[in-house]
Amino acid sequence: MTLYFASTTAPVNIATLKYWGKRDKDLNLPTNSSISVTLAQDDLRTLTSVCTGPELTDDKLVLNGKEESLASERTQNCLKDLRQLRKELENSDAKLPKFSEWKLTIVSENNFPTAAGLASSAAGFAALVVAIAKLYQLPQSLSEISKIARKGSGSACRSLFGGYVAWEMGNETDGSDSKAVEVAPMAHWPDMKAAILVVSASKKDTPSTSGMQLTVKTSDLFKERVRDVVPRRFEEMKKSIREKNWPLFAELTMKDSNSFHATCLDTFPPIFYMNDTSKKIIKLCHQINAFYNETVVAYTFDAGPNAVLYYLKENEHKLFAFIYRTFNKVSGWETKFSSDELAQFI
Ligand code: 2P0
Repeated sequence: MTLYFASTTAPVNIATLKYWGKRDKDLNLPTNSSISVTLAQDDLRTLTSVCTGPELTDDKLVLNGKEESLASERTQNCLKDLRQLRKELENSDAKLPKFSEWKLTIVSENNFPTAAGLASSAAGFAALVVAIAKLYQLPQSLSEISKIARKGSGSACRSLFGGYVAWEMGNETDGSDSKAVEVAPMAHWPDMKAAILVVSASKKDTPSTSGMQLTVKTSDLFKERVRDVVPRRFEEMKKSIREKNWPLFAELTMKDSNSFHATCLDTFPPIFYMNDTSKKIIKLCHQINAFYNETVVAYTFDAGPNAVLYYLKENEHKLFAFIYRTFNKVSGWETKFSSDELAQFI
């Protein structure tokens, strides 16, 4: 049997300026632009391998060792677009094998819990689309390919790039330019670090897709967020990244997480993604920053209770002294603070 293979990994990205709301459900066009930080390749990621050959009889997906359906409209849209681009390539060069007419086998594996608000769909669709684009040897730029990943899951378009990424909402007419672009590579700000506090690894109650549409339909707060708050923050946050302005980046990140969760609460009926532990983490972060009288840590929460903390490498010990003490998880962490100093924050 003749088979052709390609593999890729796509990391999870965590939004610091949140995408929440679609203006076109079929094309996954967002109601606002967003910004994210992509985690390192060897942290949370999806590994996807694809193969094609003339003798394969069906498209097939194996996710985390289990065969899953490829029937969803989103997946079918991605496959259709990728096959179309490959077909254009084959039409321009008759010697190319007819990949566009053959079936695909896709094997995908996450190294973290699926659908627990850790952006698994982002890494999943990004890896799927990039692996097939690689197999098909498509000449399009990553930004162009990101438009296809976007149709799989909005936030997936941002996982095609490492580092700091903007997803531009695109024009109001047809959104044909709604794509991901790099704001700065990871190496631009090597001191920036992220930590994930896994509060719960179970599946989220309200899936993002239905949750955000209910917000669009019912929240008054959301209208203000989309009209004024996010467009302003989009420019400010890009500038803070380019200028490595940590206090500003941190403040915008925390405020936007709070604004997103406020619109969830303003949805009717309300959506709760954070739980009491999440709220305890928020309080602790503000206490840590107040204690040092500087911005040591910034938090952000997606559509789930897990916290993502951003901090500068030089402040790692300042942050984790408090985190470990508060959550009693790890003993033996070196800290220059006495128990009394730490105790006042618990
Ligand atoms: C984000 N989230 O910007 C926001 C913040 C969750 C909270 O993107 O319907 O899984 O597949 O486009 O991308 C989650 O939404 O939704 C998300 P679909 P997606 O990361």
